[in-house]
Amino acid sequence: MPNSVTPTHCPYCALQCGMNLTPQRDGGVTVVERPDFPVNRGALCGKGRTAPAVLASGVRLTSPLVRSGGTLVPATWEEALDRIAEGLARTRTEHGPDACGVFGGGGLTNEKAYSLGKFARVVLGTSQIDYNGRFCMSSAAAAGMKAFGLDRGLPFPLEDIPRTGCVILVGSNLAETMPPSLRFFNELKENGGTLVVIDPRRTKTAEQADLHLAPRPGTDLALALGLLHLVVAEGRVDEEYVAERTAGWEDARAAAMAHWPEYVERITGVPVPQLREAVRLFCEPEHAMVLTARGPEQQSKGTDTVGAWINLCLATGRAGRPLSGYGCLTGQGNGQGGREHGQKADQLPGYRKLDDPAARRHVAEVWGVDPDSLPGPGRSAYELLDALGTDIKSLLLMGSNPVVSAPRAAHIEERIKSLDFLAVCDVVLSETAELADVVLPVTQWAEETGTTTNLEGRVLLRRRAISPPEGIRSDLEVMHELAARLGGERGLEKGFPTDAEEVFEELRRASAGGPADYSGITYRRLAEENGVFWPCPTGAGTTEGAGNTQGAGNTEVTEHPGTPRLFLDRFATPDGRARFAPVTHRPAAEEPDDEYPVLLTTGRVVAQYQSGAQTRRVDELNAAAPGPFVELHPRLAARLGAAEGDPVAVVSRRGRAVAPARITTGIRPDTVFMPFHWPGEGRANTLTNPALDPTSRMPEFKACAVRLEAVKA
Ligand SMILES: Nc1nc2c(c(=O)[nH]1)N[C@H]1C(S)=C(S)[C@@H](COP(=O)(O)OP(=O)(O)OC[C@H]3O[C@@H](n4cnc5c(=O)[nH]c(N)nc54)[C@H](O)[C@@H]3O)O[C@H]1N2
Ligand SMILES: Nc1nc2c(c(=O)[nH]1)N[C@H]1C(S)=C(S)[C@@H](COP(=O)(O)OP(=O)(O)OC[C@H]3O[C@@H](n4cnc5c(=O)[nH]c(N)nc54)[C@H](O)[C@@H]3O)O[C@H]1N2
Ligand code: SF4
Ligand SMILES: [Mo]
Repeated sequence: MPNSVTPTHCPYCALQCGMNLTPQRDGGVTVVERPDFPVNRGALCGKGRTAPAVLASGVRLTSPLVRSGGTLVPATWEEALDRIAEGLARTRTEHGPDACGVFGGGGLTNEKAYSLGKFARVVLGTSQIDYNGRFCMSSAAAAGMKAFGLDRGLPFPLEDIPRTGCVILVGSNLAETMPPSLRFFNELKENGGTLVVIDPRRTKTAEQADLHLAPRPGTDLALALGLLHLVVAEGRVDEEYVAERTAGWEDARAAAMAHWPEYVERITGVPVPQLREAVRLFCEPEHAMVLTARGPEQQSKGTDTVGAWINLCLATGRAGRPLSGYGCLTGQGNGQGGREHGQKADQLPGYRKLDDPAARRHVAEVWGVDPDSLPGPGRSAYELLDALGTDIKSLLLMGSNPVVSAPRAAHIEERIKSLDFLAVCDVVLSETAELADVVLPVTQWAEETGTTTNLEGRVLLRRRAISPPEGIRSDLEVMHELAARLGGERGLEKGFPTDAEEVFEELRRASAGGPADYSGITYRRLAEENGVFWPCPTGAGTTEGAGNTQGAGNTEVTEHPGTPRLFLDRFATPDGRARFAPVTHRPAAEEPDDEYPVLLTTGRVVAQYQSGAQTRRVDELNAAAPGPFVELHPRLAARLGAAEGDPVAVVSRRGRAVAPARITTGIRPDTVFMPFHWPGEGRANTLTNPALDPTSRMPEFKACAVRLEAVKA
């Protein structure tokens, strides 16, 4: 098919930029512009532009590997699949089904995530499945559920941003983490709107802001309460809206009133005049939005923190109205869809709850199993990883690299090494795959079809543009083959089709009637439209399953248009009212003291993605971001006697990491920052604190206490 062009989407972040692929003579593809897709209108960041580099045989896995005499050696697919089935079956026989763990990823397509959740519960019969999305936006998801009765990252399309009056961006560095999205914020400013950025660092994003507040890491909850206090004190509450559309205001109000501005200044380090200015910018225009990302969410109080920001929106009448609202910027390619269809410990497809008897009955019927055979909720991601080698003896890992990305990573690495059996499906030999007993090489984005759901709740079709190299199979094929081997006489593989559209058809039925209803979405529609926003029930809106409408004679079935904007009439709570969260400030799980006097926060740089497993294999990206660093203020550097580029040791109660100093006045003098993309000596997660949020079970990646030491060259 020379010169043919395949429209598809980037393999990396939650923006899911549209791109066109053109196949090359050598079997590869090049990325070309796709201006018709409204989210990025052709623009791509360097990661998306260079994504084809990871398709090359020099950097990717090309054969299954099995451990033999301590090293990983090439093996046939039959041998590798048999070994995995044996490993999991032995664990199940010797220790019971819950000794088999499954760990997934928010980068997996909806079809893979759905199948993985089903595989765990139906084939392995284990409750022990969770995924890396728990490390990502779970606190915002929990807060959104509590407040609105539904969790969808953004309740409106990005194209609404330029037409609102003010956006408060809390702990998002989207100029580096979603560069093409910056356009919407520039247009906002061109239209006379304002941007407030809240980040302990003066990031590329903060440089664009009309107002930048730089709080101490881990204090966003107090900051939001302080702003709400001022909203009340200055008479800016939208009383009519609060009375009509919300519940719980009195308690939330009382909690905010205990956080007077000078007290909040003391906790956060943000001067009172800046608090007042933020309130003015947010309240004066007719419309305004608050968007959060990992800064306020990756805290051991992330759920309460996001709840406090939602309170601010509710008190000022800025949720469930056009051009106003609260949203969370999800992170991974399928960060949204990956959290809806059952790879989460407590969840069934369609964002149903595993402990809800009606949900169990519905999904069990779609799966053709007895509802009582479905296990209950399991452990959250960190707790699951922490149980490896003790309660959990074998692990199947698909789409994550926890040796680099999990908190307290040296401990988690030890836990992984203590497993009886580890199987990893990946496209490259990640640091975690290096520890496996069996590694399976799987197909990548450009080589397979599937759907993802971007940060707006827009379901998209990724299309296969080229054939995978010989010897590579898809994650769906892997699950099919393992189901065949582990199911014995039961013929379980029939429930694990290898064709993505077939899986999607089942997902439609399983999600029908659930909160994240995909039943009205088809591959045909996705191919014709620029995505469809969920919820999108079938025309009839029944829970019967969309497949049944086929062959319905002349009956005309109207298509549901999808739901770009949520909550305009009512919230998804039983009484239709949004709930205030009665939250109060509390400190980070680990505050600085004499021994560990500095705060460490962590995050990202534009040219590397996550654990770096993929992007560290791309020359152009490595040239731009070759390795880890410690960002610190000149005052801190002087005290340490460190010059630009000198190695600095960062020591926490978990361990010690060493990386070159990067000195800048753009960070608070009491805080250091490290990106987490690298393994080895400069691994940021050697230091991080796995203190968990009590509701979301999110670890505190964004704040822990450290001390700095000069390193003799
Ligand atoms: N280049 C690149 N892009 C990515 C990714 C990547 O790895 N690389 N990953 C994708 C994924 S999965 C995600 S989740 C998103 C994440 O996207 P972002 O949330 O934008 O990324 P982070 O860098 O983790 O954190 C954002 C900012 O939070 C600030 N911060 C740190 N501590 C605090 C705090 O206590 N309060 C506040 N308010 N801010 C704080 C940091 O200084 C940082 O600038 O990016 C996606 N896009
Ligand atoms: N200190 C610190 N740590 C953090 C964060 C932070 O801000 N600070 N952020 C956290 C966040 S938000 C996230 S999302 C996590 C992410 O961290 P990880 O979960 O480690 O994410 P990735 O590095 O994207 O790992 C994905 C792995 O799956 C592989 N892969 C990609 N596509 C597929 C596929 O289709 N199938 C299969 N089988 N494999 C595939 C990739 O090659 C890679 O090895 O890190 C968390 N860790
Ligand atoms: S912004 Fe995200 S989706 Fe867009 S090209 Fe970059 S990594 Fe890909
Ligand atoms: Mo993430």
